[in-house]
Amino acid sequence: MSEKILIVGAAGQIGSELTEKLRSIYGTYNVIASDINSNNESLVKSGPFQIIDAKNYDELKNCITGHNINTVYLMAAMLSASAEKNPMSAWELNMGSLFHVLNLAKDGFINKVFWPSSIAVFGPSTPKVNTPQQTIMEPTTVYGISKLTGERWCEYYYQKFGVDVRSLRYPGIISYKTLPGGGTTDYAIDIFHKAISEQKFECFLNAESTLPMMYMDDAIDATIKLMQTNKDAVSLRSSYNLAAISFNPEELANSIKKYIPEFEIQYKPDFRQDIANSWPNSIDDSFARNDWNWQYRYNLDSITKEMINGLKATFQNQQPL
Ligand code: VAH
Repeated sequence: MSEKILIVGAAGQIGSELTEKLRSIYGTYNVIASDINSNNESLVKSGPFQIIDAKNYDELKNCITGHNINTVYLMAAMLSASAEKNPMSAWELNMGSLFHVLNLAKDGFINKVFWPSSIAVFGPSTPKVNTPQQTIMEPTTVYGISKLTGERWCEYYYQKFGVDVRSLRYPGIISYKTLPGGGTTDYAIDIFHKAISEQKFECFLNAESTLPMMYMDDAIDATIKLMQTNKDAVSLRSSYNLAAISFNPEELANSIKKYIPEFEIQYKPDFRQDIANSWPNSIDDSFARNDWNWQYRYNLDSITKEMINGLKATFQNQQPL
């Protein structure tokens, strides 16, 4: 059956680049982008677009039946820092949208579902170095609690109803095409914008906050690779650990200084330091490597070059490095 895809939350950081990549593979008119509003003009103009509130079951169902959708990427969510400020709204969005999509799949309206989890499912009691796929998981953030709960429901709907739902525990994701949006790891995006525009940055985490990170292209490749994997090879229906590299703000600043020597960083930790402290330093993604041959491509230096060149071209009309 040919793929007819709906991306819910397509205007978000991952959703916008996932839309572009899926359209390059399956054809523009086989990928419907949707979000809560039409503010993202470039997305709306790039191909089929529909306003959908991910919390609204009827809007989701009408779009899925009206366009004969068979695959849904549910990318709508409120991220960690924003969720701490709006706990109930975050729970309603992150969980309500998941239940709608899982139930539509259970009732035969959708064949395959992708739902993003996060390293936020781990907490302070989780082993921090090379965090295993199965381990202690006591998240202390609203976002992490919602993602851990969601993983349990994904596995339940697979085991009880045969729903083909697949998921990845994304690390912090770095890209230049969308502005940072309420994530604790988003310092690693904002730092590049400020390095190019002001040559200085005030970081809301301390210098030693080592976190698992990944370039957007790696995250998109992993997502599509998992969704294209034969269902019998998908051994985990909660969510796969996914890793690339780990670094802290000081290491990232030193990488930027290789290309922008005058760049200066100051550290002014805020409430997001507690969130970062509760997450792992590094992740063991051997299940993803063994089940569907996962392998990242971008290291700290290549991410730094991609980000600086991308931002210069996109926002600064400046010559690349
Ligand atoms: C956040 N970028 O910071 C997200 C991510 C691992 C963190 O889930 O909330």
